[in-house]
Parts: sequence; C-alpha cells; structure tokens
Amino acid sequence: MSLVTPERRTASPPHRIWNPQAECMETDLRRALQLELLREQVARMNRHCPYYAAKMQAAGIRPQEVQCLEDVARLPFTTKEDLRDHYPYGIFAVPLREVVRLHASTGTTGKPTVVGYTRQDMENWTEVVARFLVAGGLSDEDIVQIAFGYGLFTGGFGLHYGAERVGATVIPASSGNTERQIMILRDFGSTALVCTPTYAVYLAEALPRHGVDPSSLNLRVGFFGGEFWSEPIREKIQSLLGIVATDNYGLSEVVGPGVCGECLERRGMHIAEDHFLVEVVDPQTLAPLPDGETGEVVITTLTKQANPAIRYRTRDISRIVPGACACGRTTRRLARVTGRTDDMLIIRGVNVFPSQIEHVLLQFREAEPHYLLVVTREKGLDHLEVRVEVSQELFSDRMRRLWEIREALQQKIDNTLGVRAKLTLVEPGSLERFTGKAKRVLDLRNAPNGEQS
Ligand code: DLL
Repeated sequence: MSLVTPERRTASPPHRIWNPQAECMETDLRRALQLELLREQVARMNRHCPYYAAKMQAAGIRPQEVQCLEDVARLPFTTKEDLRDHYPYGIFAVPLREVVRLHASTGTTGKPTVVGYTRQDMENWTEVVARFLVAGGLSDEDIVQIAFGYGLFTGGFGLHYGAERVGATVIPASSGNTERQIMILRDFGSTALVCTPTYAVYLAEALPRHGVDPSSLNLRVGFFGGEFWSEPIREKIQSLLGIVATDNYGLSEVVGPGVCGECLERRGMHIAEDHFLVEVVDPQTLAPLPDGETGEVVITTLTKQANPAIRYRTRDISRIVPGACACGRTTRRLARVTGRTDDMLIIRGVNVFPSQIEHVLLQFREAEPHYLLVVTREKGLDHLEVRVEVSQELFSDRMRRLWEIREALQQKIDNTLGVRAKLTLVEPGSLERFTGKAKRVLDLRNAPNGEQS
C-alpha cells in the first residue's frame, strides 16, 4: 500500500518566503549590513590569514580603508591557485578544532581545494539552502530524493541539511544506481528531485525503459545545479518529468550550493546577499561591470568563518538581472551561468565553448543533447571533433534522412563556432552518461600520443 497521501501532491502556495526579514530587506538596509560584514570579514582575514594580509599589503590597502561597498573593488582577488598553493589548511582563518566539517572541490587536475565549516558556517549554509528550496516550491509536505553524491562534493550534504531544515522528508539516495533511484522514486513517492540537470535528463529517459510512466510518479518539483544547463534542457526535464524545475548555483570555495537559487518566477537566481557579495567583472580588465552586463562572477563571503574568501574569481560567466522580481524578494538575481572562462577551448585561435554546441543540438529534434568535443593536435594543428548522439528514431530511419540531418548539423555547427569541426554521428546511448556533472570535452592536445579511438 502506498503511504503517499493525495495531500502530498498539492502544490505549495507560490512565493512562500523562508526568511522574509533577510530576503525582503530594504536595499539600503541590506547594503549597510553588507558593508558592516565586509569590514569585519576583511579585518578578520587580515588578522588571521597571513597570505591574504600579504596580498593586501602588496595592493596597498588597509582594512580600515574599506569605507563603502564599492571599495571592495580595491581589494585583491583570490584565485583557485591561491587556495591550491595553501593546500590543505593554509587559508583557514580559525584553528582546526573549531572546524566541524571539511569538503573539497571537484577538480579534474591536481590537488583539490579543501574547504572547512565551523558550527556557525554549517548553520548559515543550512539557512541559505533552505531559502532557495522554499523559493523553488519546497515545503514540509515534500519527500525529497537527493541524488547528488554524498561525500567531499558539497551537493549531497548541502542540499540534505537545507531540505531537513525546511521540514521535508529527506531521502539521501546519493548519486548513481539508476535502477535503485527509479525504485525509490516510485515506491517512496518522492515529490522533489535534487541532482545535476544532466542526471535529471538521464533519469527521465530511463524511466520508460524501466517500464515506469513518469506521470504515474508523485514528482512535482526539481532542484538542479552543479553544472551548466540551458533553457531548452529545463523545458525537456519539465516536460519529461512533469515538474517545475529551478536552477541553483554555488561553489565549494565559498560555501557549496546556496549562493543563489531561483524562485518560481524563474527569472534569475536570488542571491543570499546577507552572506555573499557578488560582483561581475570584465574577465580581461577585471574592472567591475554594471548590473546587466555579462562577465566573470566574483564572490566575497560575508559571514564565512573557517575559510572566508575575498573576491574569489569563480571563472563562471553570468550577469546580474536588473530590476525587481515579482516574488517580493528584494535580493539581486544572478542570471543563468552560461559557461566558464576556463571551459573555453581555443581551436586554431577561435574561442569555442561547449555550450555553443549544446545550443545547436537543441535546435534539432533528431539529435540528442548528448555530445562530446574531442580536441587533438596533429602536426601542430588543432582538430576538433564533435561527437553527437542521434535519436533512436533517426537511427532507424532511412540513410538519406540521416545524411540530410548530418549536412544541416554540420553547417549549423560550422556557422556557430566559426571553425571547421569534424562531425561524427554516433548511435543512441553510445556516449558516456553521467550521474553527476557531465564532462563534455576531451582535450588530448597534451596527451602523449593524442587520441586515436
Ligand atoms: O557544484 C556546488 C553545487 C552543488 C551547486 C549542487 C549547486 C548544486 P563545485 O563542485 O565546487 O560546487 O563546483 C562549482 O560548478 O563554479 C560552476 O562552474 C558550476 N556550477 C554550479 N552550479 C551551477 C549552475 C558545486 N546552477 C562550479 N549553473 C561552479 C552552472 C554551475 N554552473
């Protein structure tokens, strides 16, 4: 017998706000609070982090010279390399005995960056995650299936504590094991799904193969983040699973998930501005950009105790959405992250972003949003191959149709990228599937023998 009562399915009232005092604070008041917190944070860093104190000295700024919020632009940046150079604990601003949790960033190269949380940091993290969950429609009536990895990655534990704080019933399913995820979705009556957007698509497509009709499930909302995704992917997830999907963003170096998340308006992610000061800067000149202009996101933590970050260069590309949101929150909103400065491939001098390929593929019903960019170097020349999965329907169609689509895709990719790429259509289901963050680029230019598979 199912324990899921019909009430579980009722939609929560739109625009419930978890912490109205913080989320709907008057702008002037919020800015005054941010300045006070910033000054305290900078003074603390200067006292307790010799590496940052030296940086400030080199930049010729003293903590007491931070007089207004705009003065943040006078402070030196922090980069991932800074954190790596002080691996593992060199940037901590409190003794280790005050640290109650450690996580580490997911990096593909070298050592990870280690991040710590004091008891108060855990409290703040839980609070900011609860805010975006409620903003995206979660309530204590929900059963939340968390399919993020539980471990050093901040996704699983971050969402877990926030959802528990809201009072929802939390299922720590962790990532992977799709069969078990489907069993839980069906038998436990999950109403909310938490995972990467890549995995949400994968799971949605796997349901019919496992004989499960998505409309027979109780799912109604989904919270997706941890990697780049696009509006068409949101539409795909929403229509396949019959849910409302919201985007949320964060990174280990400043907290994990919880920096910002969408409300049900889905027009930008509300920033937890009493905990994070977000700037957008020109990635070349590093000069601050006005709201609405696209650049690199730079984040200063305002309350983090264990390892505060001052002007952390995220490498993520986005912009602040100007204007007020209809939901009543007064916090500034960060638009969808459209890519990373370091995901950019330079192929024969042309800048190529994986997101451009995704954009093209989503215009073709016959192609799946499963793709891989393979870069090789032969005789000093870069070659880009784009491997794209075709739909089952096209695969079993006539050869002629396959050729037509191939031609059209090739043309669109060439026009979009501005560089010739070799297009390889591959069988449905043949590219690797990811249960966490997707990896779309295989750059073999510095591999010993290039790639020949
Ligand atoms: O991915 C934290 C997180 C977990 C956020 C779960 C949301 C949900 P890291 O592993 O340190 O932390 O990776 C951070 O992932 O700099 C972005 O490049 C990317 N990223 C995270 N969320 C989004 C998003 C977590 N909503 C890096 N859209 C960030 C686009 C995202 N990219």
